[in-house]
Amino acid sequence: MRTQVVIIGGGPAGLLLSQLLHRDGIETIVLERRSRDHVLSRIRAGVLEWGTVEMLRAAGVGARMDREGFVHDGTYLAAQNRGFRVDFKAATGKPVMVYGQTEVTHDLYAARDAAGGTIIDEAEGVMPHGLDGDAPHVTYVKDGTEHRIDCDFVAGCDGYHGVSRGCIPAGVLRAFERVYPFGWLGVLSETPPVSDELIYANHERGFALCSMRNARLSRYYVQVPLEDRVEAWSDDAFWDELRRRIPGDAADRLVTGPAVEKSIAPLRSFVAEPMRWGRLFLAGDAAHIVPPTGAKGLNLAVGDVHYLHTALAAHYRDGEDAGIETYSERALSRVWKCERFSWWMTTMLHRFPEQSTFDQRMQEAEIAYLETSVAAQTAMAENYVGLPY
Ligand code: RFL
Ligand code: PHB
Repeated sequence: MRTQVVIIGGGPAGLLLSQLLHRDGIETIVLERRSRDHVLSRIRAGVLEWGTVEMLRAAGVGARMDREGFVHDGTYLAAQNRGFRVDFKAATGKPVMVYGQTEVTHDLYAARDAAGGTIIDEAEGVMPHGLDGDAPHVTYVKDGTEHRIDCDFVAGCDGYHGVSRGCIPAGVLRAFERVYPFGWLGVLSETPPVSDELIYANHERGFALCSMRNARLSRYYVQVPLEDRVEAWSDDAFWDELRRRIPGDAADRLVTGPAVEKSIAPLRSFVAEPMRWGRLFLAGDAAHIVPPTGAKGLNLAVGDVHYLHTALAAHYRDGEDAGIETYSERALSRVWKCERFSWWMTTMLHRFPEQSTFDQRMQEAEIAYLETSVAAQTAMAENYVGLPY
């Protein structure tokens, strides 16, 4: 088999890249390790930057998002059960879109299928070869048979645990990492959301977040110690803990119900440099991880795909390789700014095990400054709705 670009990973980064390249007339094959049902059942991100919204529209997959998604002009922040609002629209002229990653992935699969795109799922042992030469190829096993795809480029969109990043030689690859000493216990419940906009809450018992998927589906999180087991958290214990951490009026309004999904996710900041090695490009979680506090993970993946698809389009259309040569530098410049924002939101809102009384006062001052300063709110809003590409 031969194609122009082999894309490893059928998550949002890989599928969107495949869809955009298809619209540029460039052929791709997507190799995905898991089954489609598995990929489509993962509950993950919920908030789209406005640049992500525009990219999805440009890719021809924005119609259902525009019908069913919720445009939010701002968000609530809270400290010690008292909330205030940051108005993104007033500060930046832009809102965000609340539309689940599960739905984005669903729409992308539908678009790739409708266009006759090749997505090979349950591809085992995927391995790129010859990435530092002119003629790379990728091997994989499907139903017990080994296959080979020759190509011009390989896009590593295979997430944090994928195979692509490890293909960059150890002497070239540099990794930067911070692991946080807590996780998020998340619950999805078929209940109306407690608030018209998200609530990010700092509390002495730990962080809490009230989010949503639609008018009947809510998503809530509470900060928990890393050692906690999800089985030890009953639904009642979760709701009690959430109620304690959010503003009183929200706690009074909260409608509870059985959890339809419950899981604990650790928090990590991670960046791998460079994001290109020879004919391999890394995009999305394969190259970087952010803690979920700033809602940046999916959006960063979309940003990388923007740089990568414009670089590949210029290569095939005009024989122009500046975009390929500068891909890593351009993508990383935006990645680091989003890493900073996610780290800042995380540090401001969580309770750290070693937090001193001084650290505590710093956190309180940071939040008080944000509550009262238009400049501080504008800086937060500019990052939350998404920095320009
Ligand atoms: P994905 O989604 O992990 O997809 C990678 C795909 O590659 C496949 N794969 C392989 N395929 C072939 N061969 C191999 N060897 C392979 N190894 C892996 C995997 O099966 C998978 O299908 O990465 P991608 O596309 O880069 O997308 C990144 C986003 O999924 C991620 O950043 C976000 O979900 C992060 N995130 C959030 N991002 C936001 O923008 N806003 C949010 O509100 C938000 N909330 C969250 C989040 C992530 C969370 N968790 C669980 C980590 C909330 C949570 C709780
Ligand atoms: C979510 O709805 O899952 C969500 C929203 C905002 C975040 C993280 C997760 O910052």
